[in-house]
Parts: sequence; C-alpha cells; structure tokens
Amino acid sequence: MVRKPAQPVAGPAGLLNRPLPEPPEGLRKGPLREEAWRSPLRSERTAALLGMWVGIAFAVCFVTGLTSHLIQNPPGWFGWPSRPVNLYRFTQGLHVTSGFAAIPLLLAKLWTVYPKLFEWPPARSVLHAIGRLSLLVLVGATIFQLVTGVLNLARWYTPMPFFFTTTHYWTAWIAIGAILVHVGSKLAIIRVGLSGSAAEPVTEPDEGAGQHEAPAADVKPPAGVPAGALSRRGFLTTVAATSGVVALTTAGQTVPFLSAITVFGQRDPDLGPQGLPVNKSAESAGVLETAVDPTYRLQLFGPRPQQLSLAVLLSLPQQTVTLPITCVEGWSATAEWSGVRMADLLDMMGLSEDAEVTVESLQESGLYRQAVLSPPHSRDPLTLLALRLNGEDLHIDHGYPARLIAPNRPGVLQTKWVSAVREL
Ligand code: HEM
Ligand SMILES: Nc1nc2c(c(=O)[nH]1)N[C@H]1C(S)=C(S)[C@@H](COP(=O)(O)O)O[C@H]1N2
Ligand SMILES: [Mo]
Repeated sequence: MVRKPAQPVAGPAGLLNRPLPEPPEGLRKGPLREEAWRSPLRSERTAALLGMWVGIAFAVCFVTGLTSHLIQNPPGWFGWPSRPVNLYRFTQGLHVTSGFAAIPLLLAKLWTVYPKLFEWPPARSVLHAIGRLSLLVLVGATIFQLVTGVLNLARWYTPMPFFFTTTHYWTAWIAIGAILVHVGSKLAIIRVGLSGSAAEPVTEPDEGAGQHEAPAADVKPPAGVPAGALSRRGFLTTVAATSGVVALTTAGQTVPFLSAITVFGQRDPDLGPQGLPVNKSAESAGVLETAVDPTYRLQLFGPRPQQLSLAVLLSLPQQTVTLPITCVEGWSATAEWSGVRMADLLDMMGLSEDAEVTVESLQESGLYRQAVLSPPHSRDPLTLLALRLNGEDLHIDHGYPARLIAPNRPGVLQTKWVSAVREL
C-alpha cells in the first residue's frame, strides 16, 4: 500500500508532522515483514465491532463503578435513594458481570490489532510516534482495570501493593479517557468498519478521514489462508458466545436462578453461617471476646445519650424485614432480619428527621469499622439495628450482638458488631 507523505506544515505542528527518516529495509524481518500478518479475521470491521463491544462493557463498568464510588463518598449534590431495595444489587452485580464479560472481548480486540505493533515504519513522524505511544496508556489502563478487578474478587490482594479501591477508581478515569480519545482519533475507520462495507483488511488513513480507500467488494482470503479456516462471522460469534458464557457464570453470585452454574463469582450466595456468606469474620475483626461480653451496651450519643443492654434492645418493639446483603464485590443474598427500627433509636436519642449519625463497631481498626448513616436510609422503616437473622440470634460472624441492615446499600456500609450510634 502506497502512502502519501505528510504535507509539510510550518511552525511547531510542522515539526511534529515532519516525516522521520525511513529505517533500513534490512530490519524488516520476522513479524516486521510486509506479509507477516495475513489473517482475514483481522479486518477493520472485526476491530471496530469488537472495539464497540469492549467500549460498551467499559462504559457500563464506568457508570456502575462511579455510582458505587458516589454512594460511598457522596458529594453534596449526590443523593442515593433507599428504594428500590435491590437497586445497588443490580448496579454492582452488573459492574462485576460486565467487567468479567469484557475480558474475552478485550483479548479478542487486542488479538485483532496487535500486528500493528509491528507496523512499518515504526514511526512516520513525531506526531505519529506520540499517537502510537498513547495506545500504551489505553491498553495498559484497560488491562489494569480488568486484572485488578479480578484479583480483588478472587481475594488475592497480595499482588496489589496499593489500595485496590482508590487505584481502581483513578485508573477508571484514565481508561475511559483513553477510550474516548481513541474512539475520537479512529472515528473515520470506525464508521467504515461498522457500516458493514469494509470487507477487506484496509490500512488506516494517515491523517483524517477524506483519503480513505474504497473497500474491496469481494471477500477472498489472501493467498496462503486455507479454505475452510474460521470465518470472520465464526470468530465474532465465538467471542460473543464466550463473553456471554462468562457473564452467565459470573452473575450466579447475585442472580439466584443462575447460582448453580456460578464459576467466576467468588461466593456461593447460600454458603456460610445462617445461609449467608461472610467477608470479615469475627475472628479477623478481633471481636471474638468483646462481641459476647455480657457487659455489652449499645451507646447512643445524641441530645439524649443512653446505654442499652442487649436485653433492653430485645424488649423494644421488634420489626422483621427481608433485605439483601450486597457486597461491593458483586455477590448478594437475601435474608430475613429482625431487630429495632433505626428510626425508633434515633427518636429515642432525640434526633431530628434529617440528622446524620455514624454507626460504629466493636472492631477497633479497619476501614469498615464505622459508617455514616443519613436520610433517606436512616429513616427508612426497613432500616434496622438487626439482632436476629433468618429466625435465629445473629451468628457472631454476621455481627452479633447487633448489626446495621439498610435497604439499597453497599455491604461495606452495613456495619457489624455495632457498639455505638453517634450524632454527626
Ligand atoms: C473484571 C472487571 C472488574 C471487576 C471484577 C471490578 C470490580 C470492582 C469492585 C469489587 C469494586 C468495588 C470496590 C470497593 O468499593 O471497595 C469496583 C469499583 C469500581 N470499579 Fe470496577 N471492576 C472491574 C472493571 C472495571 C472497569 C472496566 C471500570 C471502568 C472503566 C471500573 C470502574 C470502577 C469504579 C469507578 C469503581 C468505584 C471505585 C470507588 O469506589 O472508588 N471497574 N470494581
Ligand atoms: N464492622 C464491620 N462490619 C462490616 C464489615 C467489616 O469489615 N467490619 N464488612 C462489611 C462487608 S464488606 C460486607 S459485604 C458485609 C457482609 O455481611 P455478612 O458477613 O453478614 O454477610 O458486612 C459488612 N460489615
Ligand atoms: Mo463486602
């Protein structure tokens, strides 16, 4: 394919655009040979279609992940409702499921485009070199998101010498930014690729849209490709099916009727004491003794401070609600909880309807030893200081003697082994 050299332009842009000297042809060996990559599966159409699928999966991950971030770190303008009770279960289940589904899509996309690593000449101009280097950010950030997400779900924290949530959050912005820049710079090729007319592998235009060559009309595999080899449609169908199977076998950790085929979900939603999984055990939280101490008192700090023993808590009006525990890691399970309405406790403390409190744990250290509870969750009649689970006293791993359970709220904010409720 003959390329027109870039037109020289004056000024700094001209410098960036100035053609670089061609490297010696003698270096064109192995993967750098002109005919090294000839699979007809690697067309612009496959690249564009796969790119679109990866883009959709990443967009879903970004929006749902950002939602989870905002719920946990709410700025003033952000409000998260307490109903429907399963909304966060849906958004975070979708986050993890679409993230897993993106893995085969991204791998296939990288496979279709990686011969570009061996593009000749490696850099036509400084601008071209910068453009190619920027792809490192795109590929690096997207792979990083999927790898750290999977490591976190597998609870394999050791290979991550950083705090997962913060790093995953900032890299999400880099990944989404890099995707947008990439889509913007490839818009012309994407349009042709998705229009369905680009039958032949076509080399991308050097600069801008206008000079794109008309795609060849007939699809003939290039010389050397055996007849009967995987067709483009077969390739795309295989990739889509793989992605679908991964999604279905991940979603079972949160969609009950799929739980029998869970492979990638890290939790069986039915497994654990009282039929509910446990993330942080009483032992690892260091509360094995304090949680069963008979001198336990729930401390209420507000206009009317008080201390309530477990017996007193059990003598207050008890409510029973059916609510899910929804871990940020994507698993969730519904259970029946009984205990004292949080609104009743806040009234006893003399707090107004719009008061905010922190719910604190006997656990002395750790990120999730306390959580802020604000309206609408604090006043929702479904929000309980739960004392019983599925008809039994709370198991110590589920937060005995008392734990917070509120509708439509991430698991990390459902404090176990509650020791105090404090006006903020
Ligand atoms: C296999 C793929 C993925 C998995 C398993 C995964 C898993 C997770 C998990 C477990 C969390 C909750 C962290 C916490 O609250 O402690 C999370 C949060 C998040 N994820 Fe992902 N993720 C994946 C892919 C992605 C992708 C592709 C993006 C965006 C491009 C993304 C963006 C986010 C964001 C913005 C958050 C919020 C972080 C925060 O709360 O500060 N994730 N993800
Ligand atoms: N005090 C305390 N409460 C906690 C945690 C914790 O680490 N410490 N982990 C939270 C997380 S991440 C989840 S998913 C839920 C799980 O509740 P379960 O163990 O009863 O299923 O508890 C939450 N409550
Ligand atoms: Mo969790």
